Amino acid sequence: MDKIIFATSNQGKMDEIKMIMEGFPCEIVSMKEAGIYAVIEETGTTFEENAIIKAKEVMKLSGCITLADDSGLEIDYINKEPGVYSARYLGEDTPYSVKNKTLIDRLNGVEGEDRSARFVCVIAAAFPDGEIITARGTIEGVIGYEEKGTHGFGYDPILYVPEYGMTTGEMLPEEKNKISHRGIALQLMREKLMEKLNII
Ligand code: ITT
Repeated sequence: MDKIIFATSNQGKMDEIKMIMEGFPCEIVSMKEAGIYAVIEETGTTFEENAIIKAKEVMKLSGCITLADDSGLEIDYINKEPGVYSARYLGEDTPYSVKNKTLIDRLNGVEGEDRSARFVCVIAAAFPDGEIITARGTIEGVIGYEEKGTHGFGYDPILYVPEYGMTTGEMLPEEKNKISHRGIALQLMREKLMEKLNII
């Protein structure tokens, strides 16, 4: 079978995806590796809508089965911000050190469980026959009081996961992938793909 394209231009995501999908009996390639350079406007207001928009658009351009991830950080105290706007929060090119510090400052005086937050990931698969499949994963935590950890990307240094006593930025990649929003969504998607493609 043809390769499967993962429609993302975020290298941090792509590294995690390749690691999680290792051993899948079909090659998973990035848009760049497939020679597709598309800038897709994320006009949806939910993770599901945006993941489907990205997967469908690249499937139409490539003719191949295409997966896409829409993900982000939801902080309950500030009405689930930055949510679907996580990548665009304070501007796409603003360093994450600034974004993370701003979010910590916005929770000034907020304590304990009121700092609850989670990463959400929805993966969509768009098939040339028109079928769409989605899978969702989350990882729950609280916003830390300072950035911690140098692994991962984006908001990883500020999502503290009490169960593991560390932020996702302090987790080794293989540890994060086992329990993360993306790891869970992708494992689910992997099973759904095996079923759809009749892979035993
Ligand atoms: P693509 O649309 O090209 O995939 P993107 O970075 O724009 O790349 P999203 O629109 O899905 O992707 O935004 C996801 C943002 O959410 C991402 O840029 C981070 O800021 C944040 N995020 C998602 N997963 C994360 C993770 O595992 N660790 C840290 N931050 C994460």
